[in-house]
Amino acid sequence: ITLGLNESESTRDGKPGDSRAMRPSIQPSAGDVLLVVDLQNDFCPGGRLAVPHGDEAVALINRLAARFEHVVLTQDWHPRGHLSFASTHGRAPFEMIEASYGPQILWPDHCVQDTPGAALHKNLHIPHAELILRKGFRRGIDSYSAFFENDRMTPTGLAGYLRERGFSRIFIAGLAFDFCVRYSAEDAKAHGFSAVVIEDACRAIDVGGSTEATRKSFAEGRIETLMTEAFA
Ligand code: VGL
Ligand code: ZN
Repeated sequence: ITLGLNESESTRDGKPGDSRAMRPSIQPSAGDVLLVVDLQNDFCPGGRLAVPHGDEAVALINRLAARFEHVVLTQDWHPRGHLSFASTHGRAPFEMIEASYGPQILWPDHCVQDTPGAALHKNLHIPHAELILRKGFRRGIDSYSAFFENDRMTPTGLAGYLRERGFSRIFIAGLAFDFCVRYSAEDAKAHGFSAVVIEDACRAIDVGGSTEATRKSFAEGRIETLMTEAFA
């Protein structure tokens, strides 16, 4: 098992989630990349699939990104009539359907390609970001993870990109904690990268216990979580 944080970087000696025990010790280095997930208008207050307080992550992430030499952004990018849209099925948002690849939550129409809702939040300021990875562009399949679409088989190409760039540790922040951040972190780990979720730089949608399920999955899957104050 490879732990993402080495000993000098271990940031707590209290119980998990106990941020009091943290001391700033992480200094991103050449093998580290910050993955900023879906900081788009539709996921912020006033947007079509607003994540409560989603916009509060922006300032934190701007500051965080300034510490990283390497930053990659993701952008949820759906065609009209996307399978994940409730309107496509004449159903109500947050109902479930059985897609060919398994259960799929139906969402309000959001992040439609080339609409203002799909644009990155205007206050997001990461001029040195090296890649914007779009996902969810296939009409018949949703994509929460930045690595695989929801069939858990169709790759986005991100793993190859990160590996070819020589990155080994992926710090993840953004929206939403319990969907795109969660599955991106799990898949990063599954691909053999170290995955570290920066929890206070995320916000959750929280439907049907999804936030609790995410925390449990991170604990079981040895995906580390920490707070921005851990950065030196
Ligand atoms: C997301 C639901 C639908 C996310 C994207 O970014 O977490 N959630 N599309
Ligand atoms: Zn989406």
